[in-house]
Amino acid sequence: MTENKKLLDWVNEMAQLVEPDRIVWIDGSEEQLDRLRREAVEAGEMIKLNEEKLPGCFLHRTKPNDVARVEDRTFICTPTEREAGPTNHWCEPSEMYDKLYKIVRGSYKGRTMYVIPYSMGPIGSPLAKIGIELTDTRYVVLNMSIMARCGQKVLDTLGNGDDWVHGLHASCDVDPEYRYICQFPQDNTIISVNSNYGGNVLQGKKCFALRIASYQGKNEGWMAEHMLILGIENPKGEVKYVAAAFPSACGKTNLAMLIPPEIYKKQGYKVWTVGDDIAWMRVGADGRLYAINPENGFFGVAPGTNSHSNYNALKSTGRDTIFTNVALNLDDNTVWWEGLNQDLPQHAIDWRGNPWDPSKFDKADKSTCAAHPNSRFTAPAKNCPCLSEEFDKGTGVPISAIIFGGRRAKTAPLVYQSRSWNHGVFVGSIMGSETTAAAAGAVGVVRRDPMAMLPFCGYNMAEYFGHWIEMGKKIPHQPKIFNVNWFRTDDEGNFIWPGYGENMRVLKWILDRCEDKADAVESPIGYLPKAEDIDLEGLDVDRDTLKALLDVDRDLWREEVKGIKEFYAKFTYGFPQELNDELATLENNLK
Ligand code: OXD
Ligand code: MN
Repeated sequence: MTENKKLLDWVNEMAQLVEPDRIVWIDGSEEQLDRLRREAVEAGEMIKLNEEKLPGCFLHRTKPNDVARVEDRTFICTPTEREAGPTNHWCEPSEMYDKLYKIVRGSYKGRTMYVIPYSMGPIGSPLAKIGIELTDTRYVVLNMSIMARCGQKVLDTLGNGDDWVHGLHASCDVDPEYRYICQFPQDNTIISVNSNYGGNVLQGKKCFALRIASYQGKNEGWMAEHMLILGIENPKGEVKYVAAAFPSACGKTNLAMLIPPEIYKKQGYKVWTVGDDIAWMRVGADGRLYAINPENGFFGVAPGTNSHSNYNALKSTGRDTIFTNVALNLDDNTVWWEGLNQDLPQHAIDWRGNPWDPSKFDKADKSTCAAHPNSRFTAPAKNCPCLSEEFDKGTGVPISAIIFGGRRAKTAPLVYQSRSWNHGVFVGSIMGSETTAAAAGAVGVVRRDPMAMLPFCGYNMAEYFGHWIEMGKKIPHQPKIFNVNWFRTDDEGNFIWPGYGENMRVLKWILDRCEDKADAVESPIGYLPKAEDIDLEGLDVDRDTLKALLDVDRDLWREEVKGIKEFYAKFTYGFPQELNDELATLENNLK
């Protein structure tokens, strides 16, 4: 399939290490994928679902000890600890290679090595990059074939080039004691062992498109961000694009696939999804920032997804989708998860593979759930009813606004705009979410997650902030930077803002600001909308409530400043002075 000597040598070298019985190159053809699906079903690795209701769909269950990303086993392996920075786990590369090679040596015996050539981004796009992942599981092949563009065309594009990310995945015994997810940014290499869970082993996603790519972006002058990308079409047919970063559990996939409220739909507004998780952004010839979604599918959380919360995501899972760790409804051989609907299946198998008794289901007790709380769907992007026409074009979309957000009960207003690029970088750097009663530990503690990149930055995060500052200087027509918070609560803890499709009203103000069509008022933290500038027509929220949502409580912000200082104190080497200056300005504004 290729004559690329470096690639062939590397595959051979890896094969000598892991000793597979055979090597199969993934050509991307339907015949080959179909054969693998059949084999996976025969081997009990996947269950074929109801062909009429869910054509081309399968269910897979991981080992119960292997259901999520493992941040404490994720390493950035750079020659010095300083390069990985204070927020990453670090190991010196040769030490980690030794450890990993001991674990994987001979581990493919009796198994097949699949060689997956994949492109992150439309094949051949100047914004795309190539990876080769070696794996010993069909599940990884079949998921990667949804999440990335895979096969012969990728090898043709690579030709004899040597710019690809080297990836080795070995399931070994799926032993959590020896589970490692390792990035070697200087070597363009990823090795994940003893896991078969998506975020750890679908290497194109977090390992490459964020950790390795963020490092490449820093060196090459572009940005790899944990951001959704969406387009908003106005009644004149003009589409403006925004990119948005949120920590997990803040409704990122929902925002990416938002359905505008009726009154906007009637006027002719539409929302188009470009991406739900990752954005690669470069400065275009016209001086604007252009973004592509490097992925080709959605790896979304199933529980809570339904026709109200995210109609488009649910539709995306209607065919050719792999479900992982959801429940199997035996009555019609379909899938079910908590929050899909109110019809608890009467005959079902839970995510562990055991019969599930709906009468014992207790919403408050996760252990009684039929689907794992982090169960997933891997769905082709092309299934999404609101997929942007631009999705497959390699040119990317021009970004008008960058939006940061988090889950804050009181501190952050519904929306505010930064005063400048550098102030926007500051706003991103102090992002965070408060812990909720759903998680163990104290409630209301802020977990900082700058730019939602804390677990995904492939190098020293202080330098990453510096890279953001530097990028600002290179973008003649910078996007404006905003912060949103859909999660303000009243004194009883109820959410005040209705969220979901109504968030469109906030996006509208954001775009109006980008075009100088909306007013704003200055506040200590940035520009706030005037209460009359957020459209409330057809919504059960009055102006006073909106004013409360936009309120900036100085005492709370003084507390916030203390928290930011504590967080910033982690960083020493390479921390940009610009952010300390912004912090000083904030402190001063609050006096
Ligand atoms: C994801 C994540 O799965 O951010 O996208 O954890
Ligand atoms: Mn994500």
